[in-house]
Amino acid sequence: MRLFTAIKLDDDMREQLISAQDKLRSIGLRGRYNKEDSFHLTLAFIGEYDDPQAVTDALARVRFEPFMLRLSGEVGQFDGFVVWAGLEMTDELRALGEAVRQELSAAGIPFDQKAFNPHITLLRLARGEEIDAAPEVSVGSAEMNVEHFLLMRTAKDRNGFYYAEIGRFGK
Ligand code: 2AM
Repeated sequence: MRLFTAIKLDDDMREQLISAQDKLRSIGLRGRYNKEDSFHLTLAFIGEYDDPQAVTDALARVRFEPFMLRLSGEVGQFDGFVVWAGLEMTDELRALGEAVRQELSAAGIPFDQKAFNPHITLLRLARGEEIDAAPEVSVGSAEMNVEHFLLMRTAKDRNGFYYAEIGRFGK
């Protein structure tokens, strides 16, 4: 099964992200816009892995303290087609990203080794669409208290892909 670890966002933060998506739509950008109930911040992407219990055991060893998460206001893009909203990289967020990755490594669980670059995907651009390197669109401010992080599974039903929570760590 396809696994990743993530932080789910609260309503305030989701609202800011929805209005950023509305602005991107209003400047005419076409693409696959993420649904509001699937907004999340990925901490580590594991991908196909068939032993969720081993992952749960590893994540349970992460020492977690609640912390504040803030949108940075920045909108950027990866690879020319993923358009994202940034988060402020605080010591606490960096430490959580590192702790998750360290426990996965210690348990021999493979994950995407790309550097942790905290972002929330807003949309994936349609083919042929382009956005300026520094788009005029920004995201309003919002902050939330993070009380846990999640192990998620990407699943599919007749309506397409969705994300299912399979483990919760923290408070
Ligand atoms: P994203 O965080 O940039 O949106 C489930 O696929 C989640 O894991 C998505 O949020 C996805 O991208 C993230 N992810 C990180 N690295 C990935 C990779 N190498 N392949 C697929 N998804 C990845």
